[in-house]
Amino acid sequence: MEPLKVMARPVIRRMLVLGAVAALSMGLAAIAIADTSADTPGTTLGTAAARSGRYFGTAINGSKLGDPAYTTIAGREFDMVTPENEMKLDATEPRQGQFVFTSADRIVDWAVQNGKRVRGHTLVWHSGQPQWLQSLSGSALRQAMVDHINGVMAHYKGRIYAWDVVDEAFADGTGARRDSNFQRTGDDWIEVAFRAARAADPAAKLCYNDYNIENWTWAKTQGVYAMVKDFKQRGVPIDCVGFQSHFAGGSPYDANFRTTLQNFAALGVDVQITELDVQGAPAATYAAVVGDCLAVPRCDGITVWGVRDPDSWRSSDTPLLFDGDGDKKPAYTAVLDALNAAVPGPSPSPAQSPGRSCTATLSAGAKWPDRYSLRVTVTGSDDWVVTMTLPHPEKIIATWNVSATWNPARTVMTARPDGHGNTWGVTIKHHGNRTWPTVSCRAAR
Ligand code: 9MR
Repeated sequence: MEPLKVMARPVIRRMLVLGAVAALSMGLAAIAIADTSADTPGTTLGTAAARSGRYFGTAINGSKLGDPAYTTIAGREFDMVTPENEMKLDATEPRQGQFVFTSADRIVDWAVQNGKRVRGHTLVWHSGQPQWLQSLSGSALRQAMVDHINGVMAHYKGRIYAWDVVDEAFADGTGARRDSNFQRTGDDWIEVAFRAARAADPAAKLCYNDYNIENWTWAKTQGVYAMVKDFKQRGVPIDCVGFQSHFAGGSPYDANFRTTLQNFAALGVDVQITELDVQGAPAATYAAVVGDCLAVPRCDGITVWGVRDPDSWRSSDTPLLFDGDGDKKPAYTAVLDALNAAVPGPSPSPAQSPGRSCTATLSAGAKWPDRYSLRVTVTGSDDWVVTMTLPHPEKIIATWNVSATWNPARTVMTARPDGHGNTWGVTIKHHGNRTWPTVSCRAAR
């Protein structure tokens, strides 16, 4: 399936006509009634996070998509999906140059059909390597790495919100790089991977992802911080840092996580909590982690590493938000309440680096019984790509002053300038849910 496809011309024309009518109504409306949806507490993790423009995601394991109890919870609660294993090197390129996307496609299709965005995990990793890759070294391995990035990113171009370009490249306990076959090709392998990734899909955010980098005092945290700082100073394309946040006895949560998030964000990257699970799932710890993200404007989303405890890679730790019966645990309520306590507002500010930053801001337009319009204003760039994701069961029915494509479900739209400037609009059929969509903006090359 190819979700973000340009629509047939007559359909687009009809949409434009509808959009023009909507725009006219907007212009004639004397007073735009403020939308109050952001003041309504969310009843799911995704809608609660969306109140402050954030996402709430989960790892999805493709082997469980046939389990209705699993898909019911995942479909209802989360608006971002990370394939747990299906995009890893061994899954996507089991033989050199022969890409296999069957399992990952199943998850991406499920996500898009259910109005969810996708984090890609992961392009380059010391672990989960197919045999053929493990036997390579030097320039052959470098080339294989770049070819892999190109092959996978081309397949998913335009459909991935953020890619974990490089995962877990630093050693535990020190600020040094982890030894790996990639590392042995030379220190610059990480920036080579990021540059290749930027060229392969300029609309995807590019993240470095790691564990044990949540505690600001840890040497590993400082090592990764120094690398990101150096990348930003030298213009290596990096947009985000993922903090896995697998908290347990040996790597406990510490309140200085907030300092870590703040300090990384101050370098000019978004920060995301990418694989959250906490041994025993204490409600207070979960609430504290959510609070840390909410306190940092550039912390734009949280992903938990699985749906129910038995789905977890460390199920005996019962580290997740739902128990084996699919019931909400106290940690779930703590997370929901913490998300709902956030100050409603637009999306957290995106990349501020010169030349590559933009912000998309939503404001209320006209309202009808069955639909409403939003005005979108883009600042910071005249050449942008805005991704808009609608909460279930809302659908995009029209746009104006913008060149837009969307998935067949009409829940995820990619918009680019059409020569009418940086203010444009969208009309949404709300089907009973008036929660505003989330938007993200990327400056195009
Ligand atoms: O949860 C994943 C588990 O099912 C796999 O067997 C394992 C090895 O590929 O990876 C687990 O996910 C890891 C993630 O990809 C990277 N960060 C650590 C996660 C937990 O081990």
